[in-house]
Amino acid sequence: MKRLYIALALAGIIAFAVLAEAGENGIGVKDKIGKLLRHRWHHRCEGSNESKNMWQHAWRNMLNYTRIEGVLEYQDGVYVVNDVELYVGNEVFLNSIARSDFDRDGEYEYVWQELEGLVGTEVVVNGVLRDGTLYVSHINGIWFRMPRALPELVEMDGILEYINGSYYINDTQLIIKHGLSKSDIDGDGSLETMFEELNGLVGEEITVDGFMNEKGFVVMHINGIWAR
Ligand SMILES: [Ca+2]
Ligand SMILES: [Ca+2]
Repeated sequence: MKRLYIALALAGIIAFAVLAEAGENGIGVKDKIGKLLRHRWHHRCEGSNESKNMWQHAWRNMLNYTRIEGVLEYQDGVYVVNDVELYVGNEVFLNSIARSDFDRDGEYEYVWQELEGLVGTEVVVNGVLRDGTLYVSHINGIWFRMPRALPELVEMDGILEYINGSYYINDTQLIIKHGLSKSDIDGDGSLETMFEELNGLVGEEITVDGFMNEKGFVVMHINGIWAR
């Protein structure tokens, strides 16, 4: 297969994965779009053996695509391999528990500890190279994270209002997760849908953090509690 087609298919896979993930998390992309993309993906895969083979070929070759091999170094707060800076996620991600035991010490640790455990060792990293920075997707062939930058979280305080079916703080519309809340955010003793949790807080002063997108403020935490 021609290199160009592989590159295009890879770009498609990454874009699809990012959108599908955003759709699942309700971040910035409506579920409808996620469904539509999944439908198209399905349709495309069924389309012809040729296109199916192309996608499979591109996915299988992902680890050979943007690949940097060398000793992992940590310089002035940045991870580097062969003088290429790595983007390994924001503070929230680095302080979350790693999904794999990257440094092979038998423990699932915080992501930053897994990375620390690899400093000074030979690694193979893959990802997407943008403006001289490698947004890491794999380390030593193990899935690390979606290769992209997450927006920095900002905090907002104010009285929670409910107007025409939407929630607002300081006239800014809040974009909240659909479905059940993982935590009892309003403290009424029951786990409810996110809408019901928020109903229990209407009229109260609350603190949220998250980031702005074109539709409003995407809420990540409410009063310090994870809301995704
Ligand atoms: Ca480990
Ligand atoms: Ca509740």
